[in-house]
Amino acid sequence: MAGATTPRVTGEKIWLDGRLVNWADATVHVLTHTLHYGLGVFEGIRCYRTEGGRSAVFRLREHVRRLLDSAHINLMKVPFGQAELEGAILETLRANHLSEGYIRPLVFIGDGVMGLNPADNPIRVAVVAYPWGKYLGEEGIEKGIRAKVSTFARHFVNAKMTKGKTCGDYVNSILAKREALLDGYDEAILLDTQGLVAEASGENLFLVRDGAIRTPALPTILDGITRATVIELAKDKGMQVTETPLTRDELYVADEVFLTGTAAEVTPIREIDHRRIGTGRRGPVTKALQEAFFAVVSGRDGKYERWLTYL
Ligand code: PPE
Repeated sequence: MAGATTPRVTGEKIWLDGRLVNWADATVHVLTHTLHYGLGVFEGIRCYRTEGGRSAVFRLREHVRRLLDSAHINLMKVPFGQAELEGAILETLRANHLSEGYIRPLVFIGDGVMGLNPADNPIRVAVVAYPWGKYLGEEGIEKGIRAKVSTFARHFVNAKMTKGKTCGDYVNSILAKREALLDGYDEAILLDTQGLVAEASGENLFLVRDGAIRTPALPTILDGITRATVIELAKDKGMQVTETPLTRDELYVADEVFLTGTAAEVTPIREIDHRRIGTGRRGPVTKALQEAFFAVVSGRDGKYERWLTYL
């Protein structure tokens, strides 16, 4: 499973700066500022085919809000508002005839001046939608994946703005992910600069011990929308969830550890740093939360209809 390649991304139309263009025409100049310095922001959103046959975007409002927050944190003035961006996402899905897929909105700084003050360069927006299967493999979802604690730390909170989903910050994630894959693991878990567990390269992390669920608090991590979803679903089931500092060895002795993210959904971890986690299989709490999550995104749980925007 480690290092599994994903298919080349392709489709029909891309929404660029306010209109749909042909996939092949969605190109940029090499002087695009974001390409040089990494200041851009993005989102990852999923659209699911629901029980009734229609398709729905999961927590569209929250993702677009976080995109605009990320831009605000980074002093980028986005020329489109919440409603326009939500509309652009739905339009892109329809134009590509996708009933299920992953949506990648990207706000980036266009070409013009170079240097660290991109003052008047245009702020550009792209929305791409494409099929994306299980991020950590079908097998990963059922059997769990193998992870390693990375040699790379998550950025200090005043170096990287952790509430922004900023392009350049992902260099840190890429270093950690590739190290993990090269070392034969599926995913990397990053500690913060104090040595406490933060999150995985592109997912939030939870552990379960004696029935209680624990997850790191927000300061050093991305405020994951799947994380918030799972916390709410767990509490609704009467499970106890606490946000608390976690050490590396608390992961080793957990009964269950799992990851959450838009791409990764809810994925169990069966081994960390050569220590088996619990029974080495997907645990009962993880399974229950996976089932609850998939029921919600596929419209089988009426209680959470408010999280679905139908196409
Ligand atoms: N932490 C990080 C660092 C992160 O990138 C993500 C999402 C999360 C937590 C979970 O957030 P949320 O999706 O709101 O539950 N990572 C995105 C990028 C994946 C990629 O490889 O690209 C995602 O899951 O879409």
